[in-house]
Amino acid sequence: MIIKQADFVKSAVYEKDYPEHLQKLEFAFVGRSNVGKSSLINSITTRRKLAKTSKTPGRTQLINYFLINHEFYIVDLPGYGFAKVPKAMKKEWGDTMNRYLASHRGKFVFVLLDIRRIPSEEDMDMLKWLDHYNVPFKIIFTKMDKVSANEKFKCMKDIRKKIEFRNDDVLFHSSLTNNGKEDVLTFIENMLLQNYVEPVFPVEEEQILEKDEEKNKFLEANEGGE
Ligand SMILES: Nc1nc2c(ncn2[C@@H]2O[C@H](COP(=O)(O)OP(=O)(O)OP(=O)(O)O)[C@@H](O)[C@H]2O)c(=O)[nH]1
Ligand SMILES: [Mg+2]
Repeated sequence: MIIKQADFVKSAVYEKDYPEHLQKLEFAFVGRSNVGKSSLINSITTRRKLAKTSKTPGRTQLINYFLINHEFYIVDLPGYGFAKVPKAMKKEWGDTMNRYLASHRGKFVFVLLDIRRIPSEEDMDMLKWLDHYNVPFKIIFTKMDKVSANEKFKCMKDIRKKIEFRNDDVLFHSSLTNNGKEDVLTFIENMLLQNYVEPVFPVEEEQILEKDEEKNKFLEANEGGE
């Protein structure tokens, strides 16, 4: 896929502030703060300064929307897992994410994991959360330039102690060399060709209550652990 146009649309916290839905799948990037979400968005769009990158983790608590080829959105979600942030901020992050994942926007999520790190409890929670909300996702291992072929093999072995995956089911990327960029773009292109839109089913009131209970349990569990 060739990216001819990529522009920042807006930042949002609440669903009412998300931009107009385009009836196209939107592609959101989640992951630990500093894992390389914004860098990856810049790499695949070939716009060095589209998404703000930073050495200081946890700067942005907003959902940032970018319009690509006047056709679909890419969404930069706030990162998690930064140490020493006030509990209130963690709760805010949880609420923002929760609202986004629960929204009916036909979304596909890329979960970014640093190839050199064993997935954290927060990464594991994120995977569970996606599962809970039935949001389709794919793992992208980032910062591949930091490991040799041998190290990559060893890192994957360690990561497999926590997450099961087949090599064909994951993507690898480096924002420094742009290796893997085409794989990400081809994947996005294929998803768009399938014209996948998240189905909206009527939900019984009881189910909503059940979902809310589960959600609260999840949020409570994630408030602790500091
Ligand atoms: N060597 C290398 N460094 C990278 C790569 N991707 C990101 N970085 C660096 O990692 C740091 C964090 O990158 P960001 O893209 O800002 O990370 P983020 O996930 O958007 O972080 P938050 O916005 O805080 O959630 C920056 O200093 C980047 O230059 C990569 O593929 N290779
Ligand atoms: Mg970022």
